[in-house]
Amino acid sequence: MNATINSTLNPRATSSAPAIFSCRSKASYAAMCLAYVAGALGSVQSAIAVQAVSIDLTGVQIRNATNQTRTSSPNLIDPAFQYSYTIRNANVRGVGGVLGLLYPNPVSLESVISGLGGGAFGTSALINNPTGTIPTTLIDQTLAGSTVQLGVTFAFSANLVTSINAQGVASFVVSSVSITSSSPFLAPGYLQFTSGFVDIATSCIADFDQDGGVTGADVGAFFNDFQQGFDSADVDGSGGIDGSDIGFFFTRFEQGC
Ligand SMILES: [Ca+2]
Ligand SMILES: [Ca+2]
Repeated sequence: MNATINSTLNPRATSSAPAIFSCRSKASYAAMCLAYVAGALGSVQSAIAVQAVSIDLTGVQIRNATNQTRTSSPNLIDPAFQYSYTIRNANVRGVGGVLGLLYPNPVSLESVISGLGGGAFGTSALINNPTGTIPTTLIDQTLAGSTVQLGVTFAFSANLVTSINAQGVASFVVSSVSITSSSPFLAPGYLQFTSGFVDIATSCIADFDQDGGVTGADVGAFFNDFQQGFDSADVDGSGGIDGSDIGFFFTRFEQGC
């Protein structure tokens, strides 16, 4: 997934497509829909095992031409069809140059990104992993922005990638960092995390309403988003919302996650 920091990372927050499915209006889906709803109500599960790892961001720099990597090692996370992703308690400070003047004390990453003209920065997302296997890339986003501070035009961009390797080690990589200042007398400086974690946890596509259990209510929640054309209904990760997503959802539902 590629995204600028201007876009939200929460797929359930976006919607614009017209309704394209209804249990009532599409006969070809109706029988399957009703059969699964009936089955769903008779096979309620109440507990979902969640596995989680954290990546400590303390000390990571966002600095010109400086790639940085942190991992969850030695902690591992299993393959899953869905993961939750959260950047928690992420604070940075500026070191040297313009950034050191602007942010001498720790402030939240979101406020720094916003202050540098990067717009709103999403810190959590549910990410579908349609193959259910690892390695997989969870987040691949480019932060970019520019602003005029202290009379100096200041531009930055950086690529942030969060992924899980074949062994189950989660990693956070900062690369392709460019921070420039229009002033020959005032260096841009860099940012350094003073605290923060990337939290990654296995999540359950079938628990569509995220209440911790797989029940018939999840079927209704899925079809609601499907009818609304929400991105969250693209559970097979095809980029579109169609009958394949229904099949994929119910396969996961039958499997319990
Ligand atoms: Ca549920
Ligand atoms: Ca799809």
